[in-house]
Amino acid sequence: MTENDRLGVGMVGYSFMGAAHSQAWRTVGRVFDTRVQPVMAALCGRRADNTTAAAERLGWAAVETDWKKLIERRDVALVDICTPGDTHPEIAIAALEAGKHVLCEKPLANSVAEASAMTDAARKARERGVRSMVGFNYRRVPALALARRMVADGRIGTIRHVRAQYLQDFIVDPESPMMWRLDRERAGSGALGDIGAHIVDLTRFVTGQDITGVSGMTQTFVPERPLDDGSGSYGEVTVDDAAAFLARLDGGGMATFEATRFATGRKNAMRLELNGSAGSLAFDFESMNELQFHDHTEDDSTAGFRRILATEPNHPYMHAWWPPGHGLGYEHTFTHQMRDLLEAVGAAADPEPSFADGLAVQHVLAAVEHSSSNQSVWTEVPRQNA
Ligand code: SOE
Repeated sequence: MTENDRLGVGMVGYSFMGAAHSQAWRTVGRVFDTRVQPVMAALCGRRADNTTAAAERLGWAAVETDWKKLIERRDVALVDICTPGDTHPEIAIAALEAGKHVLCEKPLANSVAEASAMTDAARKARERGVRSMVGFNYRRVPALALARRMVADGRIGTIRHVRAQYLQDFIVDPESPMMWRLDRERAGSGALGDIGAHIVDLTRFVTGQDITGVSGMTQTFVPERPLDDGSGSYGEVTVDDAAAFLARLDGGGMATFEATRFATGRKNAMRLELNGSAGSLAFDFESMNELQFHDHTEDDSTAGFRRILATEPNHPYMHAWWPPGHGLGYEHTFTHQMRDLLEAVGAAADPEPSFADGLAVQHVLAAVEHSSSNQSVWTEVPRQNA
């Protein structure tokens, strides 16, 4: 292996997403035979003691406490951004301008203006061979990558309906404390941007279609929550707890979306159902190794939904893992994400989803918010030249 086959990675942030990304960086080169192998060069966080402990636990060779220093490091060729949304634009744009490849967690930014600036920076950097990608990890669930392939192969015909839901219940308790995800300044929006962004991206990914307009509503059920500083005081929740919207697809189909953190009993129920002229596909992340398929061209005396176990070597990503029938979990989606990114960098190709894809999602989120604050008025989603 030469120096050219190694890619030094510097990561900013080390909580939930940082841990998931670290696991993937540790694993990807041992499972997939990627042309380029990652080196976990340095981890960046604000506090030296916490960051050092995290680096040891997660497998990073060095520590920085200033992301500008991380970007300057000669052993860092790719910057992986796992921090809250309010920090994405500054870090990503600086890294791209410094000639570093960038992987940025979703949603790409907290506003369309920020996501546009990041996309412009990515476009300019691309001319210098610098790659960028936004981290919509669920594209790498084998069953969903298979769904996309089946749609592209015409297995369900013309898409009439998309029914997309992302249901969680982790803040149902009104005494569950404030956190950055409930603060508009830091997170941009609530369930809408955090989990709604995933189902918007997946709809675009699986159908290959864009969303052209929406009508939506958002709701905050618990407007104040205890601060976690032990003061006994409460802080204002400035984001939505739930969002729902109708949408039109550019292929003529209609879609419904629901994103909520208040669906009691639903833990990470990210569901997608597509109904086409020739059949249907259905997925639920709580059974992530399965894809339901109904072939409507079959004799109706025996037709019906059947379960495909997306665990076989000819399913996306599966050849590298276990013998047939042995399933995967949440963490593997990140390993697959890193694999696709490394392959793209190695082949001097553009990884997907691009920042332009992240911007397209941001336009939809902004349109839903606009609609919601104007009595659910129908709101067109601006088209972009990707
Ligand atoms: C929120 O609870 C969250 O952690 C999201 O931020 C992730 O993107 C999603 O995959 C799981 O849920």
